[in-house]
Amino acid sequence: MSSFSLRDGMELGSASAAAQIEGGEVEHNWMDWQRRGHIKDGSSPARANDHYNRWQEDDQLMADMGMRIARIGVEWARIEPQEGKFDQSAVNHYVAEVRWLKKHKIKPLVTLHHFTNPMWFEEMGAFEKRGNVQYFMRFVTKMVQAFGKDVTEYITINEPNVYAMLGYYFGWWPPGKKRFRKAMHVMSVLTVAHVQAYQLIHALQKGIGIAGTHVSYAMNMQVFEPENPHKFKHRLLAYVAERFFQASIAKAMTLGVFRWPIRNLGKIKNGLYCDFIALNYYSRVTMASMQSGTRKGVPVNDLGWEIYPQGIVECLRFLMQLHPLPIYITENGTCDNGDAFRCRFLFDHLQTLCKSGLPVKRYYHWCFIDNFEWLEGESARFGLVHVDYKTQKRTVKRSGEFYSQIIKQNGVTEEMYREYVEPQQYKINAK
Ligand code: IFM
Repeated sequence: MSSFSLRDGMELGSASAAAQIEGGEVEHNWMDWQRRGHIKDGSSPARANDHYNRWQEDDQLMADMGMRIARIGVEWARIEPQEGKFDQSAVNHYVAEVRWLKKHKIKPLVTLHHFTNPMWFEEMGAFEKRGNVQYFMRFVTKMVQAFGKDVTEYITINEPNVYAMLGYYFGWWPPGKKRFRKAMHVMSVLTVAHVQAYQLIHALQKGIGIAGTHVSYAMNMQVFEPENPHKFKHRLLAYVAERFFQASIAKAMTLGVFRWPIRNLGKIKNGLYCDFIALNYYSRVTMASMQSGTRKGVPVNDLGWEIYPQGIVECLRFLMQLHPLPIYITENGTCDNGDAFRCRFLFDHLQTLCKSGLPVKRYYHWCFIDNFEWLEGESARFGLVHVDYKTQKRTVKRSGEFYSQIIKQNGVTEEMYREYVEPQQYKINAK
């Protein structure tokens, strides 16, 4: 089928994270990681998109493209540059941005933690220490009180599993530690942070008479498969990786149900600690060792990640069987430096979602504009909008035009399919 309609009431927008777009010499762990020479292309989050100064231009473009929802991040290191000392001008900056968005009929979903820590927090051990959760709560209190009625949707923590595994098991991300037990401990502490933040946000909002606030954490999920399903070792590795990377932490953060290797460090009771499912989905991987791989002959993006649209539904079914809730796809997108297959990617993922029968309410494409992609720096482009980093000129890509059309037409027509999707093909993994 080459056309489809969006589900009734389903809304499309885009997602971003403060440190990936804002620019500026901000004292956080990723600025430090860059200064230590870890970014592959030598670029720095200090440049990025200069969104901190150009936010109005970007948000106007979003509005022009027809977006009515936006997932945005706030940068803790700007807001609390020194322990206990808040920078009111940074707080006001974000308040102004959400008010602007609302005035232009774009509903903000605010992420409170998206991989970056202020250096003072990083230096005191960040989420390695259970006792440090109180600092995150103080920051959450500050922002939720500042936003008040202007924000009624929050993500507490973005991809806690990615943060813990890449920073504390693989050691590729700050702080570069390589201990499995440490990674699992960090996931357990992050579970406490999420549950406490969930309860705190609701209590604060209730305290000022705001009903209907919705809170969740954004879970990064992959489909894990054995490289060779006939090999017991591969099947075992796929099971173990799935459990360590996502299944156990999702259960703990959603329901307060703990199973190895996640531990209950906060006397958390069984309950429900999210108001919607928030899934970040990108790919499927295969397991033959402790490091994941990609099958030969499958479609891949420019980072070699498999493009596997059906996986988005497989991951959602896992989360829905934990607890059925309205679904927000809080991230989905692809690294396509030449914008050569993003329209096809969008079509395949959105069609799969719309045909699944699942209650998908929101789809936030990652990302609005090309930005600082962590270890890959500026070399990996995920945006619907192209940025020339030297001049900071923004240009809507063909995929951006297509996305805007999907929003305005409430789906993809045969004509749109012929124009945007048909001419595009995925690259095939030859390795
Ligand atoms: O850029 C990241 C984002 O910060 C978290 N989710 C995955 C994206 C693409 O790698």
